[in-house]
Amino acid sequence: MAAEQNSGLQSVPVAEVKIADGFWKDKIEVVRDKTIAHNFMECDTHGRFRNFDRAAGVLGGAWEGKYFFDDSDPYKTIEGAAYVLMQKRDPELEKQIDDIAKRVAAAQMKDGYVDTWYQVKIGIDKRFTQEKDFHETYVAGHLIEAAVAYFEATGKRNLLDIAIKFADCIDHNFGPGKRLDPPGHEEIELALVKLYHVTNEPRYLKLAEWFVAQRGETEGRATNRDYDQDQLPVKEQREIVGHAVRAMYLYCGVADLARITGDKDYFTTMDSIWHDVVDRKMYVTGGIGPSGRNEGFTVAYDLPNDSAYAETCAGIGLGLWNQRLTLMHADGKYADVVERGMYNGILSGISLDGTKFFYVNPLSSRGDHHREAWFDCPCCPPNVERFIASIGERVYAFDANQILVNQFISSDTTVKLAKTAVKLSQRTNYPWDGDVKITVNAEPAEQFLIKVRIPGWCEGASIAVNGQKMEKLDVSNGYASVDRKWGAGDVVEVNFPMPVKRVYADPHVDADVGRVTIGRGPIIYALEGVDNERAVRNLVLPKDAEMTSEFRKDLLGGVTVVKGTATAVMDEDPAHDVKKDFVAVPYYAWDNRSPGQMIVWLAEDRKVAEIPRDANVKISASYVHATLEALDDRLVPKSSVDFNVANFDFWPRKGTTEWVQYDFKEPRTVSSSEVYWFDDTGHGECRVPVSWRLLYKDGEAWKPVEKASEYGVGLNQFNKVTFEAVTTKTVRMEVKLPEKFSAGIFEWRVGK
Ligand code: FUB
Ligand code: ZN
Repeated sequence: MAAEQNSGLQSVPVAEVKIADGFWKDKIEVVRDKTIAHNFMECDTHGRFRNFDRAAGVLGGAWEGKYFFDDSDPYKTIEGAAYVLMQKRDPELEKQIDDIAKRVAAAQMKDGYVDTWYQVKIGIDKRFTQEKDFHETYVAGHLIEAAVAYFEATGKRNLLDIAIKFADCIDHNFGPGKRLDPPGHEEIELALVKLYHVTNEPRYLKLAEWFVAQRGETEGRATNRDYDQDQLPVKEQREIVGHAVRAMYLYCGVADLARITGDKDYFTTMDSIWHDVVDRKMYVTGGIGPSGRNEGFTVAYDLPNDSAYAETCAGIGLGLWNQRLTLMHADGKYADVVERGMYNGILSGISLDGTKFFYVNPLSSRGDHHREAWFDCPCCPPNVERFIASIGERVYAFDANQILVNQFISSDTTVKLAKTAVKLSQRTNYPWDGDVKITVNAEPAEQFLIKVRIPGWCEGASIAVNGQKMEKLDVSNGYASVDRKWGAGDVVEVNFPMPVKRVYADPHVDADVGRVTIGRGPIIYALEGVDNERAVRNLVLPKDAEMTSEFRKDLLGGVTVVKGTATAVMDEDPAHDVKKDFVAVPYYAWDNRSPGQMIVWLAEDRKVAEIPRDANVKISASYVHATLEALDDRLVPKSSVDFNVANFDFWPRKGTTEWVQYDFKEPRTVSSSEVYWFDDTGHGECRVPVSWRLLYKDGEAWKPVEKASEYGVGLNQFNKVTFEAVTTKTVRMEVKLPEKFSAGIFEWRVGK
């Protein structure tokens, strides 16, 4: 192990930053009053605690739950609760956690092992044999994180002692000459570093280093996968691949190690991967991992909006990693990424009332995506809980002689520099306005640097010290430095102008070509149907449209909205376009009212606006997996496997005969039909059908159309069939699915 060469900067820990009235205090109070109780209740309902009793042998019955990492949910909920306790102790909450700790302790085996999936369900003889696919070290990692946080919040060792025993058990079983597999789901690495910091036990650091170094090494173990960042040794990795949460947790651990050891190779890896993620693979909301297929990364600039996966946990992981990179590099661009997630794609993961959650965070919706109280795989609810509850540690960083102001959050803290203790009292209405006032009390008075992050989105920031505006800001690496002798009652006033801005995507992102989004300060905006007479996907924001902002105390817990006038496309003919006033709300707050359409990337070019569906046609189907409306949304894909355009499909039905149907308000005469098939070979289970045909209703009787030309199943094109004209109110397409596959449709047209 290399000698310890900590880069010097460290965060002021959560426990030492008291959050004062403002945006984040409100959020933490919701977590404190609602989310924690909700998550514990769901853990209980789904048997998480009873599984510990079964492992302890005090309860019978089968293991309850769904996944092999279910034990991690109570641990993560406890971790979030611990951060809340750091703001204010709460005997009742502590009693609840102490009781859980007792049940976990009772379940723990003599050698420290505790994982109820193996103890109760799979068989303890199998433990540690399938680490690549099951998550014992992941579960252990979350236990350690919870235990460290609870110890730091309360001084209680109950969970910490359990965690230490489990860590020792892992240390005993993994390493040179023992089990060689690195974790299938990273997490233990960063957790062991936390345990090392709290115990000063170098074995934990060494084990974390070994786990990281083992990745990409093949000797003595099974194959390697991109999916869990095992394709290359970490020091040779240059691109982000695979499962997004796994990647982020791994790189958190790597950043922790790099800060301690100063290992240059890790710095090189981090730097290259950071650029790959942030420059090419990150949504404007700070979401990452566009694909549901691997819950992770695909290729550069593949950032579809409707189907964006952008798991809440992945956004959180990106935030946690960038928090560490901020400390490694003292560069504001990393704290910018933290901020992007904090106010957008992470915060969207939780409802305003704190009891419903998004697992995936798309950037547009037809109205069919909603938060849920819990999931079969409920990794996100306690993760967003712990992220919000620990927001305080993102505010300041410091070393011997400087303080970095990274986030703008009303709060009070004391930072101990080498020669003085500095009380900082920050007050702000951020993110709704850009005025930040920091009262500095240094005792004794001392010369040191205060560096204020100038967010990447901001132009024209200004700083005044004791009422005196600084002529020119001394900005480097994203921070404006104020170097002076600080004493009692000095006041730093910062202003970040927050005009409403048009934000554009990198032109390589196909999904956003011809589109624009709205930003104000750190907030990215979305248009929802509920504020805009239902339809927002057909709106075009003219290049010269003026936009204004207004704080609405009554709306969504108090938000600044953006208003303007757009052009609403009514049908193919631009002459029918109309003007429409719109209201945009912060993306994080969408889907807290009546369900409906939502869009972040508005059309700026009329060509990409969605032409509203023909209101006189009702669509139905024998079965719907993916969006029914896609059949008639007038969006033509680039190919039969274009994930940027919504499709309809019958998955997981296979081998059956299914149908889709158009019902017209008034009878229509039709003599042709076109269908564009969806086929996701290589990604999923939809193929072109074995056969298909058209039927129509003649009175109450179904009849096949006559003299039909070929019913085509060509890929990447419309397949047109013509037939003898019929006048009818109902047309049906009957589709015979392949024996082992399903089928899907991008677009179905019926006309003359
Ligand atoms: O596997 C544990 C967690 O469940 C992952 O981090 C999430 O992506 C979900 O798959
Ligand atoms: Zn998750």
